[in-house]
Amino acid sequence: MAIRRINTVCPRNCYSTCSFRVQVEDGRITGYSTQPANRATPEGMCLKGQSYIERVYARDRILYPLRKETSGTFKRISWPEALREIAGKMMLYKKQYGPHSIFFYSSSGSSGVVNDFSLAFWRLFGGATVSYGNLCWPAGLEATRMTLGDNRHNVPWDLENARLILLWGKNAAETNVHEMIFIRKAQEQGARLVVIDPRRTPTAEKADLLIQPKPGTDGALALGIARFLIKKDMVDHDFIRDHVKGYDSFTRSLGSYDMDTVSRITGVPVSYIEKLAGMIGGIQPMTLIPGYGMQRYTNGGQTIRCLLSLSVITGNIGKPGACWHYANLQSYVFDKVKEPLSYYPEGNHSLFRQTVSKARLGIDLLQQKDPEIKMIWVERGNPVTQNPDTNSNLKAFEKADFRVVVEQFMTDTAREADIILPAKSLFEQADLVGSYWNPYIQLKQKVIEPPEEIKPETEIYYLLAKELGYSDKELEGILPRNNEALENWLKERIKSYPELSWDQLIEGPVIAPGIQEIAFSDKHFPTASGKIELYSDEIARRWGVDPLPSFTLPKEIPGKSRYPLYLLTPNTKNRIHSQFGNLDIIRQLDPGPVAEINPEDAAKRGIREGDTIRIYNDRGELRVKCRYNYGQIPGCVVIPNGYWISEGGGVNFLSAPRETDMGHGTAFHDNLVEIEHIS
Ligand SMILES: Nc1nc2c(c(=O)[nH]1)N[C@H]1C(S)=C(S)[C@@H](COP(=O)(O)OP(=O)(O)OC[C@H]3O[C@@H](n4cnc5c(=O)[nH]c(N)nc54)[C@H](O)[C@@H]3O)O[C@H]1N2
Ligand SMILES: Nc1nc2c(c(=O)[nH]1)N[C@H]1C(S)=C(S)[C@@H](COP(=O)(O)OP(=O)(O)OC[C@H]3O[C@@H](n4cnc5c(=O)[nH]c(N)nc54)[C@H](O)[C@@H]3O)O[C@H]1N2
Ligand SMILES: [Mo]
Repeated sequence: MAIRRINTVCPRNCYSTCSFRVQVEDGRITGYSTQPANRATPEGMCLKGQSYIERVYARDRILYPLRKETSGTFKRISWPEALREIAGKMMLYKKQYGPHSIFFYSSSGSSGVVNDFSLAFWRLFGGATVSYGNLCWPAGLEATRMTLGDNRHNVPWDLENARLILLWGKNAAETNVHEMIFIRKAQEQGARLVVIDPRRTPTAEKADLLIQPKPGTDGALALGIARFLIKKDMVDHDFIRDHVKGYDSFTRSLGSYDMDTVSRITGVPVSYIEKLAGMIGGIQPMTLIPGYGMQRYTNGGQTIRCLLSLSVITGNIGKPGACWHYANLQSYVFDKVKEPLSYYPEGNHSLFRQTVSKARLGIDLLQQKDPEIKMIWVERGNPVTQNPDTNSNLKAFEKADFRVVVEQFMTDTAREADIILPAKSLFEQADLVGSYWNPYIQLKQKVIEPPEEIKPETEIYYLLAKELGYSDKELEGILPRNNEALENWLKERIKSYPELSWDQLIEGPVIAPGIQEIAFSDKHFPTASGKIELYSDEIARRWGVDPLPSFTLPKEIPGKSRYPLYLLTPNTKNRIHSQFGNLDIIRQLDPGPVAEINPEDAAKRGIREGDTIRIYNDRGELRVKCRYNYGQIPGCVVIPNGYWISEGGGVNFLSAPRETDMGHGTAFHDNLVEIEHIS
């Protein structure tokens, strides 16, 4: 039997965006191997990647359209039935209430440029209500863009050139495992590693120094360090003179950030802050790697600006080993992710009504008028579980008349559907995938045929458009009718980049055209002033925040709220958000949600390790077993996000529907709770 080995890439929303090879025998995937041509991920995939065989051939994969019966159970229906019913409802709602009575929601379940066809369909249909903002990273993206002009960083392997690496609110040992390999190599060559996180994470185990601030106070920590560096004259005057706008006013703004004040705000002892400041001022070059968890607060964007000021005043930008390592969007040559509202080219005009914030999904949907939302279409997302305020999300789904969810598995959102359409897996359709960490453009090749009744979204939309009465002529150039048309469209897109060819992409990852291996090495900063903007008029105008990096407390703080404990809901190693948890291989290592608490907080409440506890606030509650964690600071409850409600999870019952200070991000961690013993 012939064995084929096909190059492809993991399209999950994850830094690493690993390249790998798939072994196919007789139309079936039987194994994987590594793809060493990707210098960022030559070791191959993580355990989640290794679980893809189980995922693709899973017993519980949704393999055909399903319709919810009045009893609440789902029954198999045929494609013609499903399409007829959906098209019928769509035409009815459009006629009676207009296309904006239909809400189209997509999220980050699978990345690639082919996703753009969804919008092409809704544009053809005459528009829809759509969501804006993002659950993930936009506060930091916007903070960086307003300061440096663009989101780029040095190639991952440049980390080996750094002498000091700060992982500030990033848990790379779980969320970006390949990064840890470069960090280890740098450490072997004498680099120092500092981790800044309220938790003692697996990443922290590798560090020379762990600093544990109170959640949401990192901005103050950074400003205190900036003040210290300026006072001790440990800054790069030449770099500041040539490339920085607003240094003097920034310096003047730091007056109140003396060590004692900063220590009081952050809970970090003065000696630790001084030690960290001394390292930042004294060890060059420095790469500062901020995570995304830390910007999920109402002050998240400004926190990122405060941290970035440290790279700026020490001149640690644009050189080997010196870098602000937030997000590297240089390989997103086909995608429009750079500005918070750029995804819908039409803006907020008649086609797409952009009134539903991802951060306030449920309440925004419930409040929609003229027209009210009658139908919800979800694809590539699990909003019931992953967006804040699950109770409102569920109410909004209940309030609509009709719901369609395109899914691979019976997620909490799929359970809310009237019709579930089965979704493709990563191996069943080709796509082009960029990365927000490595510099490659990659071809996700079609590796196998989908199971008989599974259709990729492009085909679903094509068939639905036909059902709605559009002719092939009208759909020409708008929706590909089959795989051949889709691949031709991808080949056309590549043509606009002479540096890229299909044949080359079939062989493996290709460095994106125009990439700067050392970001900003030309010292060209595409801001309004052409300089790095510590002082930014634009940020003040756009978001109503201080034009300088400044610190404000998060919205919810112990002492000023009825609830005393921060609920941190980070990401976890063996899942990507709400994906993978249904697989045996993953469940062996990570069987379900557990709340981690510091024994000091437990003792005060008579809670013992292993007890089931109730975690609650005004928004909702969750009951899970608890585990002691001596490594996290007191005052925090930690449960990773992503566990389905149906497996006892659902951390977003507790989170507030709130945007971040900039970028329309989501302030998931700005969220206090209380806990009590149950059994
Ligand atoms: N295995 C795995 N990898 C992933 C993902 C996944 O789900 N699983 N998700 C991918 C995606 S979409 C994303 S966005 C990234 C996220 O990647 P990361 O940013 O690394 O992940 P998080 O777990 O959100 O946050 C990182 C750390 O921030 C800490 N933190 C929380 N609040 C604060 C604070 O106020 N200050 C400081 N200093 N630290 C704080 C948390 O304790 C946590 O350890 O990971 C990507 N990679
Ligand atoms: N409390 C709390 N909540 C969080 C976070 C947090 O830190 N704390 N992190 C947030 C972050 S950073 C992110 S990025 C979001 C992620 O939240 P979402 O973007 O909703 O992503 P996933 O949970 O990965 O769920 C995506 C769904 O897409 C499906 N899927 C995968 N591939 C395809 C496909 O090709 N087609 C279709 N139709 N479906 C597909 C999967 O089966 C899965 O159910 O969660 C956010 N939620
Ligand atoms: Mo994310």
